[in-house]
Amino acid sequence: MVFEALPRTPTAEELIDKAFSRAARTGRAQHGTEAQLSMLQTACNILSDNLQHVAATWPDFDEIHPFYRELAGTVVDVDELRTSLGDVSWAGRKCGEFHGEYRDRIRRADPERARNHRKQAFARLADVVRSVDEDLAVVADAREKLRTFPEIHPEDPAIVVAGYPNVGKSSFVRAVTRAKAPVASYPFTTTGVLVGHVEQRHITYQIIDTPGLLDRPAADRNEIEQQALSAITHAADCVLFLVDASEECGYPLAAQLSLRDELEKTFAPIPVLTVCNKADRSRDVEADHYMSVAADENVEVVLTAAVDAIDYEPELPFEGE
Ligand SMILES: Nc1nc2c(ncn2[C@@H]2O[C@H](COP(=O)(O)OP(=O)(O)OP(=O)(O)O)[C@@H](O)[C@H]2O)c(=O)[nH]1
Ligand SMILES: [Mg+2]
Repeated sequence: MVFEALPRTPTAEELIDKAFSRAARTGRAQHGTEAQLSMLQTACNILSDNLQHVAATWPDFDEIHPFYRELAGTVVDVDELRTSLGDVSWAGRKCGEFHGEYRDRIRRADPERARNHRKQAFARLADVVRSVDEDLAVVADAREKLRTFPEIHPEDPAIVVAGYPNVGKSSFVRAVTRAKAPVASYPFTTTGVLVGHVEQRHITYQIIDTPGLLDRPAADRNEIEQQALSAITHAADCVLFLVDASEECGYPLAAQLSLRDELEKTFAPIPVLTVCNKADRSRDVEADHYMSVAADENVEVVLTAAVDAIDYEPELPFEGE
């Protein structure tokens, strides 16, 4: 997961404390101008390294998988985050530049003057770092929100299970993944996303159940949900659309099929298979497959059909990667 390993983002005061206390320690080990020079160098290096590290640990949003980019957009303002990262990186470079500027002044000065120059440098360093305190807060906040995304690996094959509420989506995911699939909470759903894994022909497939997201027409989705769906489309390789012809789920079959048609367009060219679930109750619909999760009928067949529709070939890693 690209956002998982992001290190904790420090605040401006934490950085200043760290830099100046280390500088004081190195300064105590020396005398006169030399002491001022090492204090300057220590403080500038620490601030410049730490600030630039904050920016450098983030992935480039233009280069990450669109799944992650769109997903990030559901919880943070990506443009604002980018601006903040740019500002933090600028502050890091600026702190590095102070070193060259003040080093020459300190070298040419007597010890008393050298001390004043060093103090002035510290004041300016602190100003620069404090000027990006808001940006550091934006970055820290984004990190907190993004690092908890549940495990969906967009590069690995994924089967998305869709359909109106109560048609048996979660029952299907639980049945094929056997173990209790872990429920992870995405910020855009209140109910949580189920991601199960099944192995077929030595390849692990992700099975994704997205409650509250793919169970009603687009017109009922808000902007965030729309974007979340867009993210899911980037991860999906096959959609299993479950219908309940018995209408015991509480939704007319016609509404279910029109959602199916809509999702076919949304996910194109990804295959959408129509699966009539609750076949123990009714088979009165034209579908690719008929199954009953409750009666354990055709469940594996449907899974295999999804896998066949994907025709996934694992990418061989590039040399040197
Ligand atoms: N008769 C019958 N009932 C089923 C079958 N599959 C699931 N159900 C029942 O249908 C109900 C809804 O199943 P869920 O798996 O929770 O449906 P869901 O699509 O995940 O529902 P939401 O999460 O609310 O969108 C449950 O009471 C299941 O026991 C089936 O094949 N036959
Ligand atoms: Mg469910």
